[in-house]
Amino acid sequence: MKYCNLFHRILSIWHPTGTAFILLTGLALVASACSGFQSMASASGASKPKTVPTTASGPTAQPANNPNLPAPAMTKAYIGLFKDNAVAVLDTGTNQVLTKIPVPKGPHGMVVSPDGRVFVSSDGDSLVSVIDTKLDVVIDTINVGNSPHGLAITPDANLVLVADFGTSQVVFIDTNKDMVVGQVAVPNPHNIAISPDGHTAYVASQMQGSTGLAILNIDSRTVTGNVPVDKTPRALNFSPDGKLLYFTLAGVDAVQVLDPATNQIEAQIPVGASPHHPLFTPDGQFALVVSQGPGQLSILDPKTNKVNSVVTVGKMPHWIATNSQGTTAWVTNEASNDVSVVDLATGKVTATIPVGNAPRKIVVLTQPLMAGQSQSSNQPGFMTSINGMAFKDPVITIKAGETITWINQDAIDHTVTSDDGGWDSGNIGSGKSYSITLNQPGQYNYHCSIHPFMKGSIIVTQ
Ligand SMILES: [Cu+2]
Repeated sequence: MKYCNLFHRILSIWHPTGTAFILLTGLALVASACSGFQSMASASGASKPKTVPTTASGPTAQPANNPNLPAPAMTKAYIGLFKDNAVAVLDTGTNQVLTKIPVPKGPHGMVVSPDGRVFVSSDGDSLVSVIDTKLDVVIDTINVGNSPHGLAITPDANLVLVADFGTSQVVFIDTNKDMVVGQVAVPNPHNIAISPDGHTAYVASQMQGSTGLAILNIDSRTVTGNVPVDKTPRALNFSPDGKLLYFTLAGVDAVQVLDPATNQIEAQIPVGASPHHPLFTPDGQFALVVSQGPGQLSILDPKTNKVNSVVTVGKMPHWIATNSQGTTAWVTNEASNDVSVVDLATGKVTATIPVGNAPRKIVVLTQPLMAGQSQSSNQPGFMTSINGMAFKDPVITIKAGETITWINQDAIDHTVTSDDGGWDSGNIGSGKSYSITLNQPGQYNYHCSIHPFMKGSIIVTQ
């Protein structure tokens, strides 16, 4: 045999700060086990493809400076100030408001695209403004029709869906052209949740007398169903695996838990009065919801549908954003004109930041590394990415001994996990990467353990 039958793996994490380069390697253990495997394979005379279980050696940190890495990215949050007709830009490192960007009357819905554009609807107008977050200026406005409310962006970031309350339509914006490319009739749509696979949207439809969740097929741009509810639906979100939809209803002091497979409400989780925005952490471990009455953020366990803990925030909390690791939450407090920063591990408010009048929506921007920037391995191999909730190259073919590196270009964590337990990357944060070297010819199937619908395979040739 010309090569060791054990594959070895190298897991590398490049920090976007550019100061730390950590190489975790199981090479030492592999080397000591190699001879045994070689003789086994020689004896059988066959090089049968085989996935070797992960060698659980202790990671060895090897910090090194790499001048090729990019400068540290500033993390910023964008906050719609409903009564200032502006978007505040918050440096989440220093907790300082850097600037306020004027937008048309009534900034309402907000989303951020992975390329760093923030889309803001103005419900006192008919426009969606596009903010360039490098310059922090409005670079485009899109006319979508009278009184746009909530926005949602597809996982591949190609479409922004607009709940156009005034015209009773969901409007589709092509984000490559910043143009309206379609619309679907939904009575008084307010907020929208898009399934993690990007094919389905649930829309809170607030038309009195016919309140419900309209179900849209995003690909065909048609309404495919409706979940009637007897109170006015407010805000809604999917769990990262797509198996749960949490939503809130005006006048019901509990989070509604819907199974999107059956469209049945499976549970109601009692929380403080007037619950508004529900949001899952990116790894799906927790769900968060704000209660406007008592000014609380409840941290829920989606496995048990129980409240883990309750954090007191400001007055009339409205919306929530988290960082990609799901360790910090930012909560806008509409009636106290500030943002609460919550450490989700300790359940403590670590800062309260005055931001302007009537903060409602918030998005947090973390800038992932671009593909070429993190090439620092010397091994020949295959660079690919995880982007838009998908493995960019669903089938990768390499020669035995080559290295594959996945860069996570999404704002949230993913994993690269072997289907049969051969390896598991653990959570790969936004902008981080993971590499494996496969020495054994054969086919290897893998998936993301957070989003099991994300699948890929590797073919290793001689
Ligand atoms: Cu994933």
